[in-house]
Amino acid sequence: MTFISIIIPFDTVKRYLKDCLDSLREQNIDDCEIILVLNGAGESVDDLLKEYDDLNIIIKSFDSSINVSKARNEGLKIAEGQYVYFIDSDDYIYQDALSKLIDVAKNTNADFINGERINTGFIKERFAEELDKLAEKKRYPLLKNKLSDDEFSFKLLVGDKTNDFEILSALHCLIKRDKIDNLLFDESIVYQSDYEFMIDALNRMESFVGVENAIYAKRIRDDPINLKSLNDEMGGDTFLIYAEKFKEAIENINIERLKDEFSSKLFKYYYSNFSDKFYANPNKKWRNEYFDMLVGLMADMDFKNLSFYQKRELKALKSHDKNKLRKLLKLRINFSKLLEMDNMWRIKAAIYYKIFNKKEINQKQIIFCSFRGDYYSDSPKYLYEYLYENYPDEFDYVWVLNDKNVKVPGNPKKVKRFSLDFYKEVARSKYWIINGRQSVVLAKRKDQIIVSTWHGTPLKKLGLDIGNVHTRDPFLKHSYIDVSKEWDYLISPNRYTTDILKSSFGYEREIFESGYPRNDILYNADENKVNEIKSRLNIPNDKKIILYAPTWRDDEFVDIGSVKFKLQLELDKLKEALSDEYIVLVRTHYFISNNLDLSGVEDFAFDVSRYDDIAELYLVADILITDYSSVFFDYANLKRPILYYTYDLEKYENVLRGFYLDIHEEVPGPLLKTTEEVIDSIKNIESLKEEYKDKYDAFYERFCSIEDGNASKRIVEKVWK
Ligand code: C2G
Repeated sequence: MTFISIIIPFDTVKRYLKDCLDSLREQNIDDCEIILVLNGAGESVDDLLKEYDDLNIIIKSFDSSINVSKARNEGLKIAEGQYVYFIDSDDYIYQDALSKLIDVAKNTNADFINGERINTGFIKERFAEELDKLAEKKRYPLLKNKLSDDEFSFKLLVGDKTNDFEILSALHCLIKRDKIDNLLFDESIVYQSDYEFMIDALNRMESFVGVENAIYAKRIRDDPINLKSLNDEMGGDTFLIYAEKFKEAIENINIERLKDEFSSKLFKYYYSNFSDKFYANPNKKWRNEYFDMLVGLMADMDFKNLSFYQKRELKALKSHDKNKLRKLLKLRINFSKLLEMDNMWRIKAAIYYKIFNKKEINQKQIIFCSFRGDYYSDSPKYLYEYLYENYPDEFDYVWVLNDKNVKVPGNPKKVKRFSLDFYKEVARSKYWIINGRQSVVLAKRKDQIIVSTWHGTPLKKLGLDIGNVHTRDPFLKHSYIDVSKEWDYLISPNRYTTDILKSSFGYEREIFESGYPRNDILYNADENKVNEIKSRLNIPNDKKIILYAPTWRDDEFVDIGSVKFKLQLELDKLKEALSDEYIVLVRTHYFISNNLDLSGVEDFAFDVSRYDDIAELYLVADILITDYSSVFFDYANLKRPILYYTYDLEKYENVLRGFYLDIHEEVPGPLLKTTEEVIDSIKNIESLKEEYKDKYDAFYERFCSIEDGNASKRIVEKVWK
């Protein structure tokens, strides 16, 4: 007989379903059936399911649109297992969590067996990192300690996260089938129908076992615009919805211990999440309507297990004494703020909001920042130089530069990123000119204007267009939306980029196709300029120059913000084959932290990773070697040869990012997999130029034809009329 029936309702997001099915496969359960219920209005998964022939999947599909309650019911109706188990198609099981629950079911024959649920934005591959982070904060795992089997089961069921108000979910528990005969989800309820079902089901159970270290990952979807979850869609006031559900649960559950668990969750929620809002939120509803609701819910709560301080707050709450409560909260909240303030960063941010942001804005001031203040470069540099040359006295100029020794014409004020001065200047600048995502700690003031230049024609998918997010920040996509909402001007070098900026940022306002200021120099520089750059670089001047400028890889992080990188191009071989005629400039991406080891090739390869402006490097380079970096779109303005050293093409293209272009067909140079092929191409560079001429012309027409050396001028005229 089938031991367990796993019920999965599916509507959308195939790549999430893949994680889900992979995780089920890893459980190695032999006596199970997986009932996949497909919503008629959802995404098609036929092709994906071909990869899961080895799993016993029963498909139940509908022609029309059905809700989750209906889908689960359809699963329940045909389920033959002794136990049923619900998993959502966007969630997944960590390691062998489900098979742990099954082992316990087999050993104990309990009616109800459950494990821990953890909310996460991480894809399956990276979830272990989430657990490490939670462990650091002592938030994982929930431990059984001295609790009995059923007490622990209730604790896992209700959860101890204090920022969410949800308490009952049908996910990640084994429920004995014959105990819930005839019990179905209420199909008239679209959101949160778990409550009614679970209360009824739990009331029928007699034995409960909670299992330690059996984790279920409840996915927080990574794209709130295109892939809304039911909770995202629910809309309305989540507090009120959950308060209502809480009430229902407390009233209807017959299990005393579980009632206690609800109360304790309620108090924890109040203590760490609600009290702040009651105390400081400008929205009055937290002090009135919501307060009354919460007090109503806590009416029967007793004082056991509370600290001295908590008891005083509960007393004030129960007696509806808002003044007393405010006094207690003032003490507690300010005291805990003080404890947190060990960190200069917080203090500065607080000063920014409380002091600098209240001072008058300087209508003439412009602040510039390129690549997080690490370089004097990119479009902000060229916009600055154009403005300074034409309007030296009309504006007050400020540059964000972490190295204040960098030479900048006109000697503007320089501030280090996140220094006190930085916050001060950001707060009072009328204009910000930036080339990336501004830091989330900086909220734009109403009258400020942000000119965003972005930093390259994209090849690699960006923001909302990325499939699975492999970086350290699972909420990367949210950040694209949040930052771009604040931009007043967004510029683009070509129509292709304009379209991508729209989709990847969810950007709906005007995008100005001006060309890139950073490419102006590629049209305006003369021979003298080129020689000046060469002498500044301090490299041999009797050789031709190859620039090697690869990009970074999402999965090679060592720490937030820095990427480990191993140079894959074998420079020693290059040197042996080419050093009579060439030298190589090696330029790593600005995310990459480690220093290059160029020993053995010192007189042939030069590390120019810290050289400010890559555009100047383009000017001196006779050949560019890159991979998936946007640098080739800019370099193509010079119409010089480009080679692609794409040793990890399959992985980059299919796993990490995906591309907007068909890189195999549309780029103006060869894709090379080995150092030998690179050498060969360089030796035959003249015939390669011939071979790629038509492709190159078409490429130039599509990506570079707006550029003419006047992009800065066009933007300045647009922004300052
Ligand atoms: N860059 C550089 N040196 C490198 C690589 C990049 O100076 N070795 C600079 C170039 O100006 C390039 C920009 O950083 O155009 C962006 O680099 P990308 O490699 O394209 O990567 P990323 O920072 O992820 O930018 O839409 C733009 C890109 O798609 C995203």
